[in-house]
Amino acid sequence: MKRALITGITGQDGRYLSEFLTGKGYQVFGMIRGQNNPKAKLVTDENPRLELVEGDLRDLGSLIAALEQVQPDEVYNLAAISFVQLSFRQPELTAEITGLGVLRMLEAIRVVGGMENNPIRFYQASSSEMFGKVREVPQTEATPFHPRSPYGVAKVFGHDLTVNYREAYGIHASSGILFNHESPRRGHEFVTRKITSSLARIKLGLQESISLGNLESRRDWGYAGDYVEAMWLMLQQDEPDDYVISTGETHSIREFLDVAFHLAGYDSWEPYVTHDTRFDRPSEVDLLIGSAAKAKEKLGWEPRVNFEGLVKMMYEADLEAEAREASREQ
Ligand code: NAP
Ligand code: F7E
Repeated sequence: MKRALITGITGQDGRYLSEFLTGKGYQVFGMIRGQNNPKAKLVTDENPRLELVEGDLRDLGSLIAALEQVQPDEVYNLAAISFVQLSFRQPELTAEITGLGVLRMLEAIRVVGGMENNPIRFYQASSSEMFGKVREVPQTEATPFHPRSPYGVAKVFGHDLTVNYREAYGIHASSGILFNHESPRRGHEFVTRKITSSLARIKLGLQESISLGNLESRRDWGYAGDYVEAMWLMLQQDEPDDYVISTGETHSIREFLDVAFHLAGYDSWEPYVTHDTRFDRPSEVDLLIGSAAKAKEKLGWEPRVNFEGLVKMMYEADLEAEAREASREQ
């Protein structure tokens, strides 16, 4: 039975990946931080075969201890400060966790696994935010980076370091450059989930409007459940490498609103959406659209859920959850 360690187990991707790997027959360990983390119950209720180990990306000793305890075949490093807007307010913490955290995990693997032909396979959660002010359209593995946020800068550091540890120490370290991926498990701070959960509440008469920032930026949005399979496929290859994972379609926030409000039976979203400058960013990523041609050719990976299917899945899940919550409160 293969053994996998996932950091960021309480996040959106950690939850999907743990279920995916358990389904493949892995023994899965999730790294959990903090004292009495309330999300521990959520993830073990969801996946009763998941085991938890303590650790924090800010603490090298805790990472070494986790690796020694788990003895993993594969490590998926998903933990991060992942909210771009927060990274502008807390840039040092973002660099510490999203950037230096990768260094600490790679060092832990180097120390625990030995220098040459390290048997532990490593996955780094890199991001399309690294492309930032995009140098070409669509973005590929060869597109130069121009990050536009402290988060993007920290991810470039983690990505470059992953490549360096692969080249310097022969570690089987791969980097997935994933474009935005969403789901009913997406955090409420991200724009897609903020829209679908607010819309569900508007539909149920529990809320009147949604305050948003920039509606013009465009994202290549896929489904998280599809994307975790690509992470696993990368670690099954003989050679480690970097792969863009995306749908190849781009949509603005306005288009997301169009599809979501139409699904909910509204002619227009405009009466329900207000602009709040608090959600604007000091520098923005205007356009993201990825080419996953390499992943298709080498990994045989393709997304299954399209944009409309994703919006529908998220809205319907939020409508059901909000209705359940409202009836419980009555
Ligand atoms: P997420 O929902 O925000 O989850 C982040 C995870 O990181 C949480 O489990 C959190 O644990 C953990 N974490 C934060 N600080 C930590 C620390 N100091 N030590 C250990 N764990 C810590 O993120 P996600 O959407 O699942 O994304 C997973 C990864 O992919 C992230 O690295 C993200 O930057 C990257 N990524 C995401 C996307 C996307 O569209 N979702 C696209 C490209 C790349 P707590 O519960 O304890 O806070
Ligand atoms: O913003 C605009 C905002 O926060 C998307 C992370 O998973 O994907 C994610 O980062 C766009 C931006 O995601 C609101 O200005 C407008 O242009 O949902 P988001 P993100 O910044 O693209 C990448 C690939 C990651 O790696 C990250 O970890 O939507 N926007 N109004 C808004 N965004 C938010 N959050 N809230 C608003 O009210």
